[in-house]
Amino acid sequence: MKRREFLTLSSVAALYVITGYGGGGDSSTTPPGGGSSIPPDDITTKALPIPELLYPTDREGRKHYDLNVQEAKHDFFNSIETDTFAINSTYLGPTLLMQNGDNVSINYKNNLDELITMHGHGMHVPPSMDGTPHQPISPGATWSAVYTVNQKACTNWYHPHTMDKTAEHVYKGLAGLIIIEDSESRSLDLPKRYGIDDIPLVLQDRNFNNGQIVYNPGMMDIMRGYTGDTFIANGAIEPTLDLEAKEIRFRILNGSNSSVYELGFSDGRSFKQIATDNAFLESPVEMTRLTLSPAERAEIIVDLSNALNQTIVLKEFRHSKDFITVNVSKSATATTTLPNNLTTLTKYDPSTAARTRPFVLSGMMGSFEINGKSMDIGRIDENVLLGDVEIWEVSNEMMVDHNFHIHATYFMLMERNGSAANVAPNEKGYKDVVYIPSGESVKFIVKMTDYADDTVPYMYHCHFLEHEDAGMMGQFVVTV
Ligand SMILES: [Cu+2]
Repeated sequence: MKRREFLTLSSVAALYVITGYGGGGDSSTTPPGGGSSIPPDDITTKALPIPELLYPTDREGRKHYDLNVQEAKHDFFNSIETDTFAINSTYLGPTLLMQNGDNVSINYKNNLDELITMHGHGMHVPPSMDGTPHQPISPGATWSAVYTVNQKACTNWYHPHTMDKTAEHVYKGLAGLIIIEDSESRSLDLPKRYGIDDIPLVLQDRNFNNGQIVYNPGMMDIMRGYTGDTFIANGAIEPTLDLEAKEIRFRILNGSNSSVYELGFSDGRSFKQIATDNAFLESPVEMTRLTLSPAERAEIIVDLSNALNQTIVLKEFRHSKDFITVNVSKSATATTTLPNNLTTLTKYDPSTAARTRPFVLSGMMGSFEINGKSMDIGRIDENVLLGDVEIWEVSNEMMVDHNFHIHATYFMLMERNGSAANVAPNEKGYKDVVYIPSGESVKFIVKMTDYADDTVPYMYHCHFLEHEDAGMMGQFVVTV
């Protein structure tokens, strides 16, 4: 079977050679291997891999997640094994399941030959447990992120945050999801059967060179962000997914380095977004297209109860690619009914804001800056007082797109380009990454609620990883 899968992709590569690449939007012209040496064969495709759901091990009253960061070989293709980095697997890592209030220890063992750091993206934790460049893990060493889970139910993720090397480390395969549950999420009538009607999706794109992942972006790739021509979901190229004819929940992470995805279904059917980066939305938001910039998450519910025996493609419209072919091949073995009220979100009053902080994203070829400064690990850029409500204003003055991510906590969008009316309904939730297209600006409200530490900083940065590594990052401390 694997042999056939590989040759399938090869036949696509052969088509690429004949037709040339770049003119068409048809996914059938994707050059998956990047090489023409692969002979054509049949068209078997792979089923969507579901990352292992990692339950913790209880040791001395703490829940431990033992993760091995390692070199591996992964079967993107059949006759070529692709060299990767991975966590407990051959590409990506397991999904960590946590309950709010859990005392956890995430133990990262670095089996690579190079230094890494591992960051829990979206996790509300002390800065010393954040896994930034200030918590390096040397080859052979283990570093543990030890804390009490202290936030609402959401879908977060973990990935390297290595100084100057985050992009390459993520590109080679280091990333995994974290699912946080709380009493609210457990009681809502939502699809919760992991891998059956609660489907984790890590969406990425990669360039393969003779079946190998090569991270070697040129100057223009760094400028625009490095975008691949081969689209993968959970580490499989354009896989298939057999589902029941019922409400399906997708937990979607844009796990790409620098690609903005505009997602939707091939038949134009609508779906409802139920969660942003850090919490449920208060009510589901109906939509037909979902835009996600790198590191953003969205949970959506799509109702397939009327779609038995239909095939529907989860598509990416900006690059005209297919991510997943969904076969609604099974009758429902359980039903759910999406509630209208999902949660209540805390909204800070802008009139109580202690200050407004401006952040200007700028730069030129090879140099990326925030407020005129490239990242310096020895410099603290901002000092935020614990408990102060603040307004942060972020302007993208460049000709390329960016986004903006803060560690430590979430924020809520107030304005886009100077107007609250420009904030889309599905953005009116807890966010930790916001997309800022070229020439645009956002304003958001934020409050540091815990974990003052005047020596260890958190980060804020563009999450287009090429931009982050090129310096578009700063550091802040939270102090009393
Ligand atoms: Cu950027």
